[in-house]
Amino acid sequence: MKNKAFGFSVRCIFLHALTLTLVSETTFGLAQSTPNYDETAVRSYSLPNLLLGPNEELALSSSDWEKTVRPFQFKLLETFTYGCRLPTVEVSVLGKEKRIEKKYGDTTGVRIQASLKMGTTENAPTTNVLLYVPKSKKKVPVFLKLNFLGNQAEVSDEDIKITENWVISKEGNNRATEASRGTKSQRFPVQSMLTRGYGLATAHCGDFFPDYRNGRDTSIMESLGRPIGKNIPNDEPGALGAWAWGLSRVLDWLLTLPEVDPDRVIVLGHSRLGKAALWAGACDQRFAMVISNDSGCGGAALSRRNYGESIEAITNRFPHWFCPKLATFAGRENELPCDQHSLLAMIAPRPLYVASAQNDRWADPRGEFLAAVAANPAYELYNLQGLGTRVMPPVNTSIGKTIGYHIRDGKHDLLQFDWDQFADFADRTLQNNMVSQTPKYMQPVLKNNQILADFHPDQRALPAQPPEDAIVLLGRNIEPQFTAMNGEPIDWTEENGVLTATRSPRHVNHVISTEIFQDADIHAEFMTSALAHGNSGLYIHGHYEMQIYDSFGVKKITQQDEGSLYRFTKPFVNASRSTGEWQVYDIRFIAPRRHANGSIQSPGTLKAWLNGKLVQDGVTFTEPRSPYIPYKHGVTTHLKKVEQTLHETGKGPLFLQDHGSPVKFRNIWIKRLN
Ligand code: GTR
Repeated sequence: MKNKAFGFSVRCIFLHALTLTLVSETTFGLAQSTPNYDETAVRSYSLPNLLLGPNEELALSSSDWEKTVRPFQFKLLETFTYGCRLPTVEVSVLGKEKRIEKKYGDTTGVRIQASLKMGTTENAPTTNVLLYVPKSKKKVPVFLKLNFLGNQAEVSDEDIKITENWVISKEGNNRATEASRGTKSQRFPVQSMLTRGYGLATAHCGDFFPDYRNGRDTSIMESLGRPIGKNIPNDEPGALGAWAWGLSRVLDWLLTLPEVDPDRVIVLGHSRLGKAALWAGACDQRFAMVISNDSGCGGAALSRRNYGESIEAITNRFPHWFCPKLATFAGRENELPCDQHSLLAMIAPRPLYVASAQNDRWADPRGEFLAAVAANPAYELYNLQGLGTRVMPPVNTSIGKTIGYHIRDGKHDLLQFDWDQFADFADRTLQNNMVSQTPKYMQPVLKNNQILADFHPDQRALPAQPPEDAIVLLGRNIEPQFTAMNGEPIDWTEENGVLTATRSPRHVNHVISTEIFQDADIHAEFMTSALAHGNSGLYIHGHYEMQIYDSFGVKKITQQDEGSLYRFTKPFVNASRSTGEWQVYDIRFIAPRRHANGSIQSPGTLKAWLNGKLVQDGVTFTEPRSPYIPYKHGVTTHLKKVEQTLHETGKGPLFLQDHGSPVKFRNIWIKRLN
């Protein structure tokens, strides 16, 4: 009896465990970590510098970018994320295009259906394209997007050919039925876009790659001579590569039509098809504008942010989307040589729009926004502003210059609100044939200090509020993010977020930030004391010192006064306040680049504001000049490690200097620029 009962309960536990495993397997493919939705649990990360080329040289102009850096960054995306770009093939129309004129509301439109053959062999794959254009004497801009369920689901027009290819929907055994007609028509607003003068084109993603694990076998891949079956090479593209390729083939055809403006075809996609639209825009620069809607992980969202869908989750559930290599970065996103900001940067200088939805936490809206912020340097090379801000807008507010962004309220979907913003953005950025008038935006060359141009911090109100994307090193209610010179806790006194320097006989009791960075904006508020000239400083990387000193009222200021980059340049003006008053520095710091042997490859530069006055702008610096740098004066074992890291990664901390004066600090934060 006993044994039997025992046997029963064991089996029960076993069955229970089995059920759990099965549940988690159907949800996620394989057991894996729970997604994080807690913003405070997002790990700190630093993004790879997308302006760096193959030999660590930095793109300083659009021509550097186009010649060496963009191809290099593109290759990283191919190798680690999407697989190599697929070759083009000849596209021809099977039979005849079917054109009919129809009224959509008050607008007369022309509906065109065409069956395209992609390749020249007898069995070359085909796709059906559905296109609407407003009846017009002029060539019109066109939005092109892939759809999930076949063209017939995108509109309620009755005579649209129902796709015969595999569809994502479970109903009808992955085959589309009559019932699917018009079921997704809110995602394809023909009437409103025609009225605004835009065309709309669509094709079914399943025509290029049916969206399931073994979809590769019946995809376009075999027709291109790509491997199918098992043991797919590491950099072999998957569904996203095939979908992006499909978008380009549809574009090939669109460009032959008299109705379509060849300089204004906009590629757009929702969700996984948003990922595909971004990759298509990266691979094919004939797309004049690119729009990602709720594209999330592997689309616009930064992979390094552990929020929502992760590389682990996505490659487990959808191993067929990316190149096989990506899965090896599950859980080690920080080691990826590229991140999704590099994908967004591939669109530069063309207009790019990223849209998120508030309840679509799985897609990490903030990560999508931050990737758009981080793509900005590529636009700056063309003298263009990307988003023009680093602050996420409130819901339902569209912002941006050459990069547009909004976060809509509501769920993961493509809605009329989204379309309206896309069309407004396209009106702003592509209207009047802007692309063809300013040929490819190729006005070359920026000055070296272009990166500094848009740095205008507001220093009017103190204490200043840290921006939401800042990393706070010192503030109210947080532990100061600094260590002592030996790596141990600091002995400076801290009260209500104010830190006071504890002096030491040899002036070596600096404190070291626990965060390291390469290029960054640095904000620090401080108060000098009458003791020992109020001497202190912000020692950036431990190499370059923005001087803190009681220089108030000094007429003939030098390279050792407040506002100077110590021993490099004096400030433009004496902006110092007297002892006992709070003062503020904002510094945009671009570190020098070094060769592997440590020698300088390109100098560093910075721009600095002190108490509302510009004190430095574009000074360049190479080797540090002060004999007192912490790696030479007051060296500890810990500092040797800090220096070694700086040497290996180009990243270093911020030191607050002890120079014999009890200077006070508060509100210190950094914002990484890469
Ligand atoms: C989800 C996937 C997302 C997103 C979405 C979609 O299941 O995890 O990355 O792309 O599908 O395409 O609807």
